[in-house]
Amino acid sequence: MTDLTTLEADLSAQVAAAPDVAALEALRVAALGKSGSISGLLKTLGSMSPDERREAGPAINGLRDRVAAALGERKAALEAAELDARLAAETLDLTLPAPPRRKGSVHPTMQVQDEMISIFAEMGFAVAEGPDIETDFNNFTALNFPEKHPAREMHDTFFFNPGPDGERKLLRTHTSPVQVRAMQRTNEKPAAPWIATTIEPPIRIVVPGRTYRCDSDATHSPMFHQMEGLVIDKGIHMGHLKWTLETFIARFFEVEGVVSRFRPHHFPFTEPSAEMDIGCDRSGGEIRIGTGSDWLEILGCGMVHPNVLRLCGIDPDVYQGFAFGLGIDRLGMLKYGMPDLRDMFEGDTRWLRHYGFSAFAAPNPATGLS
Ligand code: 2NL
Repeated sequence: MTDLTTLEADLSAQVAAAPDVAALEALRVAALGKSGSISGLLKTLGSMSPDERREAGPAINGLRDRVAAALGERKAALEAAELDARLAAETLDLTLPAPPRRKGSVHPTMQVQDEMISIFAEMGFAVAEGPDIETDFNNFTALNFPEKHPAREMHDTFFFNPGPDGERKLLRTHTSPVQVRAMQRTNEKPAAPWIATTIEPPIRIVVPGRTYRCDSDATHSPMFHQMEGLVIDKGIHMGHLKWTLETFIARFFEVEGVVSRFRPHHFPFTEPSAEMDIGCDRSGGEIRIGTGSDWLEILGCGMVHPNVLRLCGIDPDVYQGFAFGLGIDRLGMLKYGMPDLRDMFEGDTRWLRHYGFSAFAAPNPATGLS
């Protein structure tokens, strides 16, 4: 019994003197662990006579419980002291500014698209949209493409496999099919005689959207963004087209007196057709718009071909129209100085942080475009 008393006195002194939680844990293992001193005593109970065990059992178990309780109390006290010491030593500066949150940004293409829309909206154009997957008729046939035109070849256009009816759908190569749909709608019969058709000409629409061609280098991406415009009314002529595009260009590039010229060109869907160049200066290694004596091609345009009007159900002897098409990404690269078209669709967040726009900088003709 004196053994037990000495052991308990020893352990109590060591527990009281344990300087930290780690030392206390070492003590617990030494006393109550698998091969600890008290565990060793408990093991001796098995080889005792019943009389010896009746006396030693409660004594050893009591010792174990008291030591365990002492360890627990000391642990709580040490932990409380450690917390007090940390609270006294550490300070929390609540006046420190919070780390900045990463904000998303508006992709330059979408910013430029909104800039363009805001300019054309002010001129009275509505925005029309349509599907990316189109029929061969809407993308080519209705636009007066000859049956053997190279743009119809596999290497220019992404075709889907033919459907059960043999029809071969495609990814639109321009947004023109949306204008085709708009013109076709002017022929819709009203659902009942007392319902007015509201889609009679004049048509004044711009059509922004994704377009697709099998093409990939520094200035071509298999997916790019286009905006086309279409005006159909009685007596529409090249003068309307020229004023519209000159006004657009001056507002888009935000420079006074930007000069432009129409160069004769060929598109199957317009006659006459032209490409529009604007005056620029290439001398400094970069392109500056509005000064200099160089020319930069920026868009294609023309008077809607009579065949196209007819194929879309509009009588060319009554209505005329002009149309134009431009690359949104390309014009954005020019305006904001982005060198490689492919970077625009990489999804690199560093590029997006650099070239992106604040969501609060929505283009607006009254407060400025960018
Ligand atoms: C270009 C040329 C152009 C059109 C697109 C058009 C649409 C219809 C009828 C007639 Cl439905 N024309 N669109 C006209 C001329 C040029 O785009 O170089 N785009 C990047």
